[in-house]
Amino acid sequence: MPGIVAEAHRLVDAARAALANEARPRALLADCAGRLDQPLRIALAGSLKAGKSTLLNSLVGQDIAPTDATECTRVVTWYRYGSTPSVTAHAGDGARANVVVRRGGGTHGLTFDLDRLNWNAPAPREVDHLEVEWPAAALAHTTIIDTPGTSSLSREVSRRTARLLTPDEEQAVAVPGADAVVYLLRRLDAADVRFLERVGAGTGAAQGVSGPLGVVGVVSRADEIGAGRIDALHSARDVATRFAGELERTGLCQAVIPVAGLLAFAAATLRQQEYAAFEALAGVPVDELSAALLSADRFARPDVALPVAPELRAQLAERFGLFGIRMAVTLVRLGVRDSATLAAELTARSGVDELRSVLDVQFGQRADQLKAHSALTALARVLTAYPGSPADALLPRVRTLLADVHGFAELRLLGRLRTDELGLPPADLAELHRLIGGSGIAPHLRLGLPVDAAPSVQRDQAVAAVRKWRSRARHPLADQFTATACLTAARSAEGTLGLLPE
Ligand SMILES: Nc1nc2c(ncn2[C@@H]2O[C@H](COP(=O)(O)OP(=O)(O)OP(=O)(O)O)[C@@H](O)[C@H]2O)c(=O)[nH]1
Ligand SMILES: [Mg+2]
Repeated sequence: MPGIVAEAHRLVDAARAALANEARPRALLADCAGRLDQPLRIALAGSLKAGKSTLLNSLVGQDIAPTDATECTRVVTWYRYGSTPSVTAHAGDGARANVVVRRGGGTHGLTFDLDRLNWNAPAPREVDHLEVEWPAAALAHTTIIDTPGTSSLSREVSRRTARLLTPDEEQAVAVPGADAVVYLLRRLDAADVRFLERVGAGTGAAQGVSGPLGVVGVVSRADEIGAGRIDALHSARDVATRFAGELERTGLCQAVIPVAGLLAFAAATLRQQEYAAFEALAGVPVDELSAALLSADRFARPDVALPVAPELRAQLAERFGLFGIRMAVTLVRLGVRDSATLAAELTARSGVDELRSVLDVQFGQRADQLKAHSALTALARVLTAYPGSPADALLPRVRTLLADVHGFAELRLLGRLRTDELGLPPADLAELHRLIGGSGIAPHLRLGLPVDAAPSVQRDQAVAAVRKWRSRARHPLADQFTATACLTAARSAEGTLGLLPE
């Protein structure tokens, strides 16, 4: 077991032993210990209808998360790996009920029937959250939590999401349910900023021990920006860049990426029949097709003459969106000749590949640190809330780890780099970002070298980086924040050096 996870485990176990006679802390700490052994938990959050469930389906590659207006989209739902599919409703008091899963008609995915639940308890309960176990490879190392929209019309629904990510408001002691957050926005509004500020309250310099350490932003339903023009992903990228600028000033996200989740999912599940339809549509004169694609209703109308049956057209519109159809037809016109190539091209243009790689760099490669940070944060809360036992003696060590673990420092700095003015030229800023793991934590990535660079070259580069960043940190004109950032970079370089063979 890696160092920081093992140390967090030891501390949690010691606290459990010391607080074994108190029910509430015992339960919280047992949960804490369990989480260290389980996959990383990533929550998808964002405003109502931002496309969270659709994005979850495209990340998993199967339509397991219900979309649109069914009751089950108003409940926090956990998606975990399981060898056989099952859906369970959990009540706040631990009671459970099996949930019947229905497959929707046509292109619709699953629906969870919450009307008839058989509780393993004498009386019906209110559902606190759902747990879906599903045999999907994407869930093997990551548990994904789908949340109801935060600025939803119902305050109660918003609260369910807030409780998961920023529990302090409602409960004296609680543990944030997620280790990292993907926040979806279609535009930036005050409610998003408020929510992100609350999530991020614990990640800043104050280490106010609150939310998870990793937050990545997604400009969602990116194809709808620019009114479905063929260059929508470019205009979406411009919007995302603007968002990124605004978000960076607030310091709320580590990265912002535009993603067309609907297109990503349709591409991942592209059917031969759909490919054939795009081929047929590519033969239609450009003006005629553009006129038919003015709206989804118009495109599916039987009296609009097109070489594809109206039902199939309706399916294309629902699965790909108008932008996706235009994009697919354009790609066929440009020479794509088979469905596998089309699927790959559409996937690349949806932005989901880029999101996957950012999630891997920011969350996947740092899963141990993120999990250990959640556990230590929770442990600090429990120890503070239940003083007066021998476990008190553990608190200083927990606080020291939260403040000093170098991986935590890197993550905090990654989150703040763009927010705060560092007194460094752009090239140095880029190098610092790379050194602290902004492009990935493998030594060659940190050092900016090719993957096959000789160990001696890597060592020389690492030694030079240690020298350079130590001396930057000591520069008499460096302000406090810049000096600390340079020292963090020097430590990252030292850590990298330690990983390289002699
Ligand atoms: N054009 C387009 N539509 C999308 C995209 N993602 C989602 N949608 C549509 O937006 C609607 C809402 O999508 P959901 O995935 O249910 O959104 P959500 O954020 O989970 O919604 P709630 O859970 O109800 O807050 C559905 O009709 C989707 O088909 C996208 O990338 N492009
Ligand atoms: Mg949803």
